[in-house]
Amino acid sequence: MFEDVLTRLGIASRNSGVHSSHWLPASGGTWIDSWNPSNGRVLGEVLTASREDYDGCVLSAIDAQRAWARVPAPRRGEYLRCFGNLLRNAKQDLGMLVTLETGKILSEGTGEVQEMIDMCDFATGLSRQLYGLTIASERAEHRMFEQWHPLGVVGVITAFNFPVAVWAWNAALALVCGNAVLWKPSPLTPLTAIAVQRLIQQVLAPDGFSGVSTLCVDADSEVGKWMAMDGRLPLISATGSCRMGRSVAATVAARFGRSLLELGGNNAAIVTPSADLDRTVRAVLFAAVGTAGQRCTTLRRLFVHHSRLDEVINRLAHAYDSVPLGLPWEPETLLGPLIHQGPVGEMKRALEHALREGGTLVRGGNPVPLEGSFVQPALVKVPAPIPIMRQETFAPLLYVCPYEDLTQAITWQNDVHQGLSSAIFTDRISEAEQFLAHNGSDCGIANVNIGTSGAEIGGAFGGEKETGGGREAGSDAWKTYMRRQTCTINWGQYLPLAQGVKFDLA
Ligand code: UN1
Repeated sequence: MFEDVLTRLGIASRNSGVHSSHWLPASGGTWIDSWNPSNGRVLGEVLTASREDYDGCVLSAIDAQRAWARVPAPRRGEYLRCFGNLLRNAKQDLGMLVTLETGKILSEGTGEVQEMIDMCDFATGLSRQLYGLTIASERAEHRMFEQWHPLGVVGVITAFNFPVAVWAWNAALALVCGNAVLWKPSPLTPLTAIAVQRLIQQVLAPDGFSGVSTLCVDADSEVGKWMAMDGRLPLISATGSCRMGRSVAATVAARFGRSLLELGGNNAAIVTPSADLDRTVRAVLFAAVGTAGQRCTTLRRLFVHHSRLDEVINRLAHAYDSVPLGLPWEPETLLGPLIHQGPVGEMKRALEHALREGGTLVRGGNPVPLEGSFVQPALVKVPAPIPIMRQETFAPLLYVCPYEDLTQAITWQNDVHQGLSSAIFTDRISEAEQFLAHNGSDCGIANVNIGTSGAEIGGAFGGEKETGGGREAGSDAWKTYMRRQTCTINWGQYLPLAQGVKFDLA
């Protein structure tokens, strides 16, 4: 049924998952299957990288990057613009492939491709704005300025839940800054990675720049470990669990590399007495149930002023009852499957914990009689924060908890290990400002009257604490992909020293 989509994207039943300056034929690696989580069927087989294949990718990337860095940045931006146009043409097919491989609904699948297009547009503009500062020198007839150089080969490790957009956040910036990219996608979504690699090669390969975008699919986390240890990769950008990030960060730091981490979130929202509940319930539903709760920005904890608790719970229960669950490519579906049976079990265990710890199940939790990894979204009411709420369960499981005063709610919101996204629903400016103040939300993202998920690419994306501290996509996130050089030029006849130091021979 979806064979045409796969064919148009160049996906066969057996595919090489390794691209250095060309697609590698079957060599030392093993084969893995890509599954459709909606029905458990195999979408295609993929050849993974052996150590030798990986080294080939690194070497071809190093080689290609030297030539790429000599291309003027606005010309590099032009390649991104052309890639963005290819994505525009392929949006429906690639969006469908994202849906087939991840189980996210089609509008989110195509939304992800739109996010890639937005990144290409952003990077194209940025390619003319990679500027440094000129700084007033304390020494006469001196000029001080800073400039930015490419780093070299950037390693990008992505997760299954945003299999292409997060690569684009990194790759668009890294490439426009003059770097090459070595991509290790999630083994759960190798086909989307192959399709994207095929597309970008259409703009790179004709000009001999094939090696600036390389791909290394692995069966688990092996390639990721090689990358973390590899001194030839000055920057590793990794998206995934806190556990994975802790290991990558330590390994990369031990070799004085740079890491950019986008890890877990345990995001909360606060509903104040003045909140507009129509807006609030719509936002909460998308943030908690959208993408089947498998975004790092998913809403997992909701703190509601006690005066509005019953109303919010009733409205949410009604909304949860109406969420159309089904095959993610059907237009009316809003909730598709989880990525596989693993998180189905994790959600079940978290629910059991919650009930033992004093929570009440308002909605969800029953098995779904469908072939794939479907779950009912769950709503759990708790009288006060319970220990399980501090754990990120990557599934549509929302805890709702009453609060007395805003300071208490903000304290509870911040009382988790992660610090990615947060939101407040209020019509009072003083409440919004208290939430946004230095002692308010401690997250990298703080929203007013919108949910925790669904950020635009124009802002810098990322979070604090165990979320890893990285910032990707918009604003000045590009600086992480470059090295800063401070330069001082003495164009005068004398050699004055800074700080008034005298060092003259008598
Ligand atoms: C992720 O889940 O890793 O803000 C990224 C959002 C999306 C990105 C999520 N733009 O929800």
